[in-house]
Amino acid sequence: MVSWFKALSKTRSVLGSALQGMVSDGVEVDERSLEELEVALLKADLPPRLVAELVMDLEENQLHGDSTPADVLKESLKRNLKLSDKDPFDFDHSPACVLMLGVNGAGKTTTCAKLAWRAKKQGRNVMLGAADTFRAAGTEQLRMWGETLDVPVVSGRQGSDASAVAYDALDAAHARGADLLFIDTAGRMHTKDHLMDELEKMVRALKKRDENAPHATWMVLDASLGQNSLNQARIFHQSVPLSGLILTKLDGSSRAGFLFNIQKEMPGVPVLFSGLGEAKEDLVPFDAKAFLDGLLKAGDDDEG
Ligand SMILES: Nc1nc2c(ncn2[C@@H]2O[C@H](COP(=O)(O)OP(=O)(O)OP(=O)(O)O)[C@@H](O)[C@H]2O)c(=O)[nH]1
Ligand SMILES: [Mg+2]
Repeated sequence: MVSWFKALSKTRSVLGSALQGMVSDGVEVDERSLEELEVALLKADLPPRLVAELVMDLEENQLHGDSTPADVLKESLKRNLKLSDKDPFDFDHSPACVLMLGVNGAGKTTTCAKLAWRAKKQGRNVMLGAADTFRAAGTEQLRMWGETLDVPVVSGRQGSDASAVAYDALDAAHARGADLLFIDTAGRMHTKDHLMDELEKMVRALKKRDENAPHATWMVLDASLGQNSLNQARIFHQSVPLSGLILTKLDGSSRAGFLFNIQKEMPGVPVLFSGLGEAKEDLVPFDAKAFLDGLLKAGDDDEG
């Protein structure tokens, strides 16, 4: 299993010596080191407004406070992390249906499988719906995961109606008494409008089986795409309101500060899980302390 510390090594190295110097105790906060820090934070994709606030907090503390720059920075960042202590898998409905959205290649299919594995490990009765009928390989990929994880997968033929597959999957989840159903969807269509129409149609189909479905819509965002991912999330949110976000590929990204950007720009939509690697156990609930340590702590990359 990949640790947060290891996964965040690329972002940590962007923050580099500017940050590492400032966060070690006893380092004087002067104008130059503040400037260096500002540049490093922006490179790591933290939102400019937050960066300005952080710099102000540090300046303020230098004049009046007695805590170290490390404490100030950590506290300021922590205040900007919105956390939910609710288990994302706890729903009032059973079966609860989670519609998984995201652009092509973001990690939807893999994330569906990882979520299924995690929920199953908690003792939940899980099913998967392969509603990416756009590509034959999409369905096949999820079916293979289903076999590996021993989780039933409802699928249709390539080119068949994705909404019909979604409906069938929810129907099967009811019939088999499943607790949770994750529905994988296509990320690519001929046009963006086509994709959104398809997703809205899928929601209508699910509601025919259960008026409360989908009980959650989680969007998978590739962390390495930074601001682009956020723009995509906004477009999806307009068509199918999102209830949670999953940030994949944090391990390959040097822009993990993007997480603050998401929380600032989409305050009502929590980041529920993060992908720290490709293996099934590498999708983990968001851990604020590990995240901040992974960004700010100086030290050996093999730690943790
Ligand atoms: N390193 C790393 N790789 C990941 C992570 N999540 C997904 N991947 C990889 O990203 C690639 C694409 O993942 P998929 O799950 O196929 O993406 P998708 O969104 O379903 O793609 P389409 O169905 O083509 O739209 C795969 O090689 C995954 O193993 C992660 O958190 N870390
Ligand atoms: Mg896929």
